[in-house]
Amino acid sequence: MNNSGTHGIYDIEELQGKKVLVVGSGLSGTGAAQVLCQVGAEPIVFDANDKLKTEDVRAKLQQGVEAEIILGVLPEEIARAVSLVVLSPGVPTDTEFVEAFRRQGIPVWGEIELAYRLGKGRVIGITGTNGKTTTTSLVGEIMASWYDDVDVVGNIGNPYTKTALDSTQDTVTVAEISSFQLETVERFCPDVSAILNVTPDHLNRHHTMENYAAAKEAVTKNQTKAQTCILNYENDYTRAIGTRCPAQVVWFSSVRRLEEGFYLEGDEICQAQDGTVTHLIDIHDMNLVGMCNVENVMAAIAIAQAMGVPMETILAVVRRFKAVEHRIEFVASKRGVDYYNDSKGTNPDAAIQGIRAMNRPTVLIGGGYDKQSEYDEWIEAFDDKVRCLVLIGQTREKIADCARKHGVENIVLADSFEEAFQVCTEKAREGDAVLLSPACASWGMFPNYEARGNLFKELVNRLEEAE
Ligand code: UMA
Repeated sequence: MNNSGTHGIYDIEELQGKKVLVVGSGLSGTGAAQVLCQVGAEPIVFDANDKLKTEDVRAKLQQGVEAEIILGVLPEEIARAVSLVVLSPGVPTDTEFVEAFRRQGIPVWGEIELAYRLGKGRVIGITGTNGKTTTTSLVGEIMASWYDDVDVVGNIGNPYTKTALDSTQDTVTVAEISSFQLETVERFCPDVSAILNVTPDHLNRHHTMENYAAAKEAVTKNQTKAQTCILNYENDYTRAIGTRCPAQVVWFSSVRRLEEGFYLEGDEICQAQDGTVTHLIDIHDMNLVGMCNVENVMAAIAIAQAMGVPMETILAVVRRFKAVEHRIEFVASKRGVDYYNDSKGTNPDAAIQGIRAMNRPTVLIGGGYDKQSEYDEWIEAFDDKVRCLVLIGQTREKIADCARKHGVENIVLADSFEEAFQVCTEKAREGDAVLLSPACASWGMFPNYEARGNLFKELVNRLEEAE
């Protein structure tokens, strides 16, 4: 196989015949196993979940992918026989399991690092606590309207390893990268990176905000001044990153006029560049709503410009682009009540955007998996709009206590998602909104936020039949 021009550094030949431990058998693990097979390595897929069945994991691997599958506990002798470990993003990196490989000098990469090293062409890496999926989708559409060969990959749900080997020098890869994925990058170096914002999330995994912000910062750590990093001027963490960023920094701000960069003035997104100000677009000419989306659009414009796309092409896509699924997504109006699916509101900061976007009394479904978040700011953002707070999942008591502390009294604890939805239909009055914006991950009740949002939409759509 010819690997000339890959982001390289690690010859594909070096992987041939080598045993590589792939940890996790989800999207990332199956993608990694496939690409490793294609380059002649011998992947061993290990998943700590002993309730999985070997035949189910094998069925998830594409045809022709030969891999040993181990479930439950990894035998010592296998751990000692591998030359490389590829972790799925859901695997914590600070455990004895991972440390033991590092002590033995065995490289530990994430699936992103593996894909990057095997891939070719230009790469855009987008991270941030909130807005990554919208920005990545928008940038993907802008790129596709100007370049012929574009892959949109990463945390958005399409593993980077699926497309890496097919990429060429002309490929543009638009990658949404989570903090989990950034913990295990080594040489990953996007041509254009973006950190949209850093606000509290995933603290059960990263423990402190400093660790979390440091993980995000890794998206730019290998860049040089020949490359670009897009940063939010209005976030303390990203502003600090800008002072030490090795790339050329382009700022955006939704709050103030910048000397250089992209900013909102009145209803106009503007660009100040070399002493000239250009008015780019009126925010009412876009389909996206909310200040968070204005920031996402500014970041997307900055990324696309750094990638050499003409401004008129960029703005044409921005004008027609619609909100991504599960992000303050209007579902339907039933019996005078509007239903909104913001299942992607998986942390308090994202859910603040969700409730802020509502302009009338709202019955709100919150709660889910406990990421050790604090809910005070989210509840303060209710602004007397929440007619009833319906809580589910592991965090329901914690949120209920916090809500009572802030004077919210109409709280219902539900034992299942269906029960929560039923309560919403009973509590909502004509002219109200029902919003699923839980401020928590779905894990524990659902495999992912998409499944939670899809069930919500299904229940809304079923309402019609009951009429
Ligand atoms: N597992 C182990 N050991 C562990 C932990 C997990 O063996 O210590 C196993 C589990 O039993 C399971 C498998 O690993 O079988 C799952 O791996 P995973 O959790 O990494 O999930 P993937 O299916 O590989 O999906 C991952 C991302 N998931 C997470 O980061 C948790 C997906 O992001 C991403 O779309 C996908 O890779 C493709 O790149 C989802 C997500 O929730 C959307 N991301 C978080 C977020 O956006 O907030 C970060």
